[in-house]
Amino acid sequence: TSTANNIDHHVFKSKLPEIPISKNLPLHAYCFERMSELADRPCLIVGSTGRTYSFAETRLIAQKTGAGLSGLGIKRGDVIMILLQNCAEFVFAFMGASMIGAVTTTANPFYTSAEVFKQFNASKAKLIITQSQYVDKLREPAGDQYPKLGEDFSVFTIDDPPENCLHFSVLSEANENDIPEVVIDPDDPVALPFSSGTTGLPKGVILTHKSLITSVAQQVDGENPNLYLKTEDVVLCVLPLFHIYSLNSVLLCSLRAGAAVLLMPKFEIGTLLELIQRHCVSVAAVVPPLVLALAKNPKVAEFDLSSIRVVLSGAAPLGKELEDALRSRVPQAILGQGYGMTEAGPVLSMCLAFARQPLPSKSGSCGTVVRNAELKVVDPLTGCSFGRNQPGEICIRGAQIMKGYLNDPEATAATIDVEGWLHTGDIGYVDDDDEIFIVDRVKELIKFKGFQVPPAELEALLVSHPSIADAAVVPQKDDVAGEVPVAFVVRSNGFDLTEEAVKEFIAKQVVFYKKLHKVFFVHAIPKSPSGKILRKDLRAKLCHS
Ligand code: 4UW
Repeated sequence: TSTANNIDHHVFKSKLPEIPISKNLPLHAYCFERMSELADRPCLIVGSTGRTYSFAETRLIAQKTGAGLSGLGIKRGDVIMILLQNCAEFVFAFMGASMIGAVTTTANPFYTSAEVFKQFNASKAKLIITQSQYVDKLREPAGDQYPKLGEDFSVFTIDDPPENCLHFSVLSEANENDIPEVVIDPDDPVALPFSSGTTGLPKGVILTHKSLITSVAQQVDGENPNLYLKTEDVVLCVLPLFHIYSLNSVLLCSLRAGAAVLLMPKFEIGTLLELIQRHCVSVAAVVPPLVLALAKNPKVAEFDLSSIRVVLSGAAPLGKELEDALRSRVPQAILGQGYGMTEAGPVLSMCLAFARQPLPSKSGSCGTVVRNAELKVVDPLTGCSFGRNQPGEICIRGAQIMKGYLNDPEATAATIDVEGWLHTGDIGYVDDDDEIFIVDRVKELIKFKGFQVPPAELEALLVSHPSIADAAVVPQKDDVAGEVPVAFVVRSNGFDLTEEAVKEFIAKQVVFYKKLHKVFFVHAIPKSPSGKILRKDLRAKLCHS
């Protein structure tokens, strides 16, 4: 076939037939659509206390929270920030905001002050919902560029409110009848997670009601759902809800499917195993480091994990040996992967062994492209699409992908082309059975245990140091974390700067997973004629050192 034909013909689709997907519901209405059937079923289970909220209670408290937000002047299109570990209030705030047409930006509660405020300012959030232990960092930054707590923005805590903060109950105990009637357009944003995408600094990813509904439907809707969740399922929610994986594939999918969500604020192996046993967790959404813990930790043998029927891994590559090691621990469970990217809404592909009528899947595969979407594999140099078994850049098209980056038409245009294809920066291929295998990443992004580490962010911090003339940050392979960030640094003339000093300088400014693991001093950073850092060259140096 000619090149021209290739461009048109190598589009991969799901093996499952397309399904009708709601085009006009707002997200909360879609997620709670089966309320009459599910009202008394468990919806949220708080791991630490065992407190359970039914579907009816969950929706009611969300409505109250929506009314409370509205009472404070939050309107359609306004942004609120959730800075919480996994908890029920996260769900009430997110769904409540959706109900009044507001948008939630989710941030990592472990972020440093500077990281929180970068996102807070960029998203123009009006208020922050958090825990008292994080309030200090919301006061800390001095300087005119930072808004002031209590004056420029208000803070609500789900526990005892510190000075100038209010309790979350001010929102969640409002009268649900005061919730305004809001007309919500399916193209209105509802979630604003931040991601650095294929290049640069973290950017707001606009996910609309339509995109999230489409993504959830692609996973759990239809007569033969790709990810079959039953109303009897208890779905483990230990992955942080501020990341799109957990928000979408755990929370929203479970709400839609009528399954219960077991909320855990953080990962601790003993507590995790105990909760899995106590609540008979049937679906475990995990990331590779958690697979490692489940496969290797000796404590696992002391617990009954026989309730687990599905283990879903994603957000970073899962090695075959690890998958096999886990299989011996939970032999009854179906193991498989999903492949997501925040900008893609986020799910591109999902293991078909999770379907109601399961299909076989191979170890190491990231599943098959979701239904109602198109996937292609392109030559990054020419843009021509490849056929099967040939690795290239994975591109995805469909109603689930982001509307674009917030206030950044250039970055949007660099990611979604004029034909609507989103370019992932991931290198992979589709095999003879339609299964997708990811083999490399051409984008800058570093993934530490599935968390995003944007090199550009660390490079900007490094060059702000008076003794650093230039710097580049690249991933180094790591057995536990998958990848860790390491830096190449050019010292300014005449300064003697140590590796420790550089590490320390960065460590105090960033969340734990962005810390530098090594610093190499070099005379120059290799760059292309256009000034782009030649990251491949630097990565190659690591292999030989
Ligand atoms: N194998 C190899 C994978 C894989 C992977 C992702 O932080 P982001 O933007 O987003 C995510 C989302 C993951 C996700 C969401 C919903 C879901 O069901 C699911 O499957 C269980 C996973 O991680 O980072 C995006 C980048 O992370 C890498 C890849 O490079 C991608 O572009 N990545 N999943 N299974 N690599």
